[in-house]
Amino acid sequence: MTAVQGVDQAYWYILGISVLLLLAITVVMVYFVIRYRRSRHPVAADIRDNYKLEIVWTIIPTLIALSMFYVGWTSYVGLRTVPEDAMEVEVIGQMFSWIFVYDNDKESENELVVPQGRAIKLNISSIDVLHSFYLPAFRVKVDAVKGMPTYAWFYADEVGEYDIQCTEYCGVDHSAMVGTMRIVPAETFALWLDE
Ligand SMILES: [Cu+2]
Repeated sequence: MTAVQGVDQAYWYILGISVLLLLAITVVMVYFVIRYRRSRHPVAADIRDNYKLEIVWTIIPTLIALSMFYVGWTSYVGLRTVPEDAMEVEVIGQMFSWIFVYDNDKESENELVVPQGRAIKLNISSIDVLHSFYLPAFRVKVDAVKGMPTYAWFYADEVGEYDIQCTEYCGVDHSAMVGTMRIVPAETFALWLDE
C-alpha cells in the first residue's frame, strides 16, 4: 500500500463509521420518539443498572475508536517514513512564494521538478512567517515554520503537473502563493537540473 492509499483508506474508514453511526443513531432515535411518545407511554420508566448493556456500550465504542486510531496511525507512519534512496530537495517558504533548492544548488521558484520513479524527500522550512506546504495529489501537507526544519516525502509515480499551495494564511498575497510540481522522465530531469 502506498502512502497516498494509506491516507485515503483512513479517510474512508473514519467517514464510513461516522455515516453508519449517524444512520443507526437517527433510526433508533426516530423509532424511540414514536414508540415512546406521551400518548402511548404516559409514565416514564425508571430504568437503572444494566451491567451487561453498560459493558457492551463501553467496549464496542472503545474498539471502534481504537481501530480508527490504528488506521490513522498506520497512514501517518506511511507519510513519515521516508525511503532511504529518496532524492532530497530543500523547500523554503517565504512571503509569498516557494523556493526549491536542489543538490547542485540549482534553485527554482514556485516550480518543483522531480524525476519519475523516485521517492522525493522535501526538507521544509520558512525564512519568515508560518506557511504550509500542500501537495494535495500526494496527501502532503506540512507546516513551514522558521527555526523548525521538518520534512515530507512522496513517491513520484506518474508524469504530470500537480498543484502546490500554501495552506497557512501568511499575509496579503497568501492566496497567490501557489506553485506547480512537475514529475518528468529521469532524462528530462537530468537536463533540467543542469540548465
Ligand atoms: Cu504562505
